[in-house]
Amino acid sequence: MTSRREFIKKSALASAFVIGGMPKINNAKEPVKSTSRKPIVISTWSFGIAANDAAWKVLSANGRALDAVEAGVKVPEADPTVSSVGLGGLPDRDGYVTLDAAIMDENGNGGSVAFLQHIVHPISVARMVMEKTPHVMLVGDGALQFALDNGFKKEELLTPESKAAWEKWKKENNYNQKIDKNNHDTIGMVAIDASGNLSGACTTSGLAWKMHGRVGDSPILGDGMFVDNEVGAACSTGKGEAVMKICGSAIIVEMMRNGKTPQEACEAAVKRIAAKQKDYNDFQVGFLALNRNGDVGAYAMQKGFQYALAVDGENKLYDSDYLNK
Ligand code: SD4
Repeated sequence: MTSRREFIKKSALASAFVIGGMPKINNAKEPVKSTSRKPIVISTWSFGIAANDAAWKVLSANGRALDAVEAGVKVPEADPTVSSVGLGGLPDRDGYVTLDAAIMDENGNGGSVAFLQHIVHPISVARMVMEKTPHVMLVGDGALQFALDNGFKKEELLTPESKAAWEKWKKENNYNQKIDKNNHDTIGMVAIDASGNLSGACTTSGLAWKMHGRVGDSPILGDGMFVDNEVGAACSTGKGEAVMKICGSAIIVEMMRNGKTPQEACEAAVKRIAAKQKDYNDFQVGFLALNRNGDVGAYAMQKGFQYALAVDGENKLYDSDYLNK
């Protein structure tokens, strides 16, 4: 039960947050290690600020973390200027925009879609797979058919800008797929609500110029995102192949279960990748984690990973610490 005092405090924080409009972006040097407050939402990259804003509206009204993360990641999915998620996402090397997304709730339920085309909000299709089918994952044409049967509209996701970028890439790269340090920018988001329940969402157009049919870490429960309400939640961004080889988000949650802080667990996951994958110098990977106590962690392979953290009505962008100094 929320006490009246807490309720007034929460409402005041909520209005300060919303009335203030777009929160000030304030790059902090150090990652925030402990907040010990609820609700909290944390998400990847600078577009996480706008996504957190939408999630916070749900959380600050005592909403469910699941509704918050879905509402949050739908913001970059619908934004044509975000070239790595949903509408306007960069296509594969054959010019097709193919989307991957996953969602998990506080009861350990999960849903996902992969290699899905023509749907602006794959995260909502993933949620529907979780809630309306006996399955966890639908892919390709089957996922599209399921979405259309459930009222989603078929749309062109390749914008004039992303088409032009693909044509330029084709000319300059001779159809050669190379994953470099700048090929990333999935949105991963994890949140804890005022009742102390956790949820997570992850959605992406995947690596730009990938092979047709390639699926990354984002839609695989335990790779791009994982939630265990008894322990915490984690999500990833960057080269999906590197994350999948260590089951990144699941091992972070397991490390937290065994006593590591979210920060220690994110660092251990990045170090494990570096220890096992000789080319770690050449790609980016970033992890975020949140435990039940409201402690958060962030760590990346390379410089440049940023994340947005909203807590106590403040939503700020932080520079993550990283391994490869
Ligand atoms: C993937 N993790 O598909 C994603 C890449 C990313 O934009 O961060 N993408 O491997």
